[in-house]
Amino acid sequence: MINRRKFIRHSVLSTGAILLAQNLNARIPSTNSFPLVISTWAPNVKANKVAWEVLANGGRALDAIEKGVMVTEADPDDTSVGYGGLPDRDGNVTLDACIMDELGGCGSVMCIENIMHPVSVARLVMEKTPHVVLVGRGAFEFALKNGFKKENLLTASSEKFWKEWLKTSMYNPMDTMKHMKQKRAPGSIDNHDTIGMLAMDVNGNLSGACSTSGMAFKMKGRVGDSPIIGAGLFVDNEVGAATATGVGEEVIRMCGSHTVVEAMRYGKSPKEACQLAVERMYKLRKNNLNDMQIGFIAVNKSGEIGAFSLREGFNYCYRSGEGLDVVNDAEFLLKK
Ligand code: SD4
Repeated sequence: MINRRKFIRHSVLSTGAILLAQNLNARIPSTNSFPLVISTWAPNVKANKVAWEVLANGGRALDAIEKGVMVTEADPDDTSVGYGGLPDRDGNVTLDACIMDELGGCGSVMCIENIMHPVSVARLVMEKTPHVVLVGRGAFEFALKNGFKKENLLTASSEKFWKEWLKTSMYNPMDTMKHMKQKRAPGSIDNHDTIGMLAMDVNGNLSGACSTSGMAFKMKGRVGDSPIIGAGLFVDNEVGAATATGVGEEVIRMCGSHTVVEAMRYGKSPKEACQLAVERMYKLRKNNLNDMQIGFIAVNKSGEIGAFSLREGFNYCYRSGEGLDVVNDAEFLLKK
């Protein structure tokens, strides 16, 4: 049942003061605290804000997450998503995105080039085609036919990183990511990353989306978990939704986001479900991990949220019916 009175009270509160709280585990919203939006990584507070405007006006979760993810896709300073994303080893910016709504609808584009908003193309694949996935050239041509502009997505700064990388051409996905982050914001490890966003609207309906430029300097044609339904994202409107970040190969291997949603179906809380998925991956792969990271966020049908990662350093942000922007560090498995 919709708790509309509670929603209105919280909306009024939220117009009074928007606070940014860091690491306030106590603020994790209680049952029925919706609408809400939750995203991977702290800098996506800016994306949540735009999604929240849709939700606070009674809009559909699907519209909220599309608008929210577009903010990060258009940000040239986020080198993991959309415009400004770091290229593959040949200098091509190739993007992956998917979207899923409350009706079991889903759409995805993989390895699309020169299109600023792959999340919106994924939505059109869902709404206008009999298919779920379009890749590469086909996805690009479909976007052009639907009014998207061809754009150069390689910024001068990302091109510079790529040229620097070419000097050694050493490929270790996690090292590359950490190196780039240190260069961009010394001392900070959270200035950018793939966006996975989940939202619940005033009607209690769930949607989600995920968008990324994938691993920097990947092989041409490489696709990670982010555009794969069930791996990078899964939504079941009767149960909950989940999305992933980190080394996509590991998330694909164990159908990560679907695993999280299934665990919630059988009674786990969102945090417990994320933890179960991380533990399952660790059990399977503990001899092949190197220093890689994966993390999940999840929301259940009651509006409870949770997150969990393999290692320290994963954070997420949300805005709920309480009208606050909150950034939290996820709990993690491998304590030092
Ligand atoms: C991928 N999962 O392409 C994405 C990358 C990512 O944090 O999430 N980075 O594998």
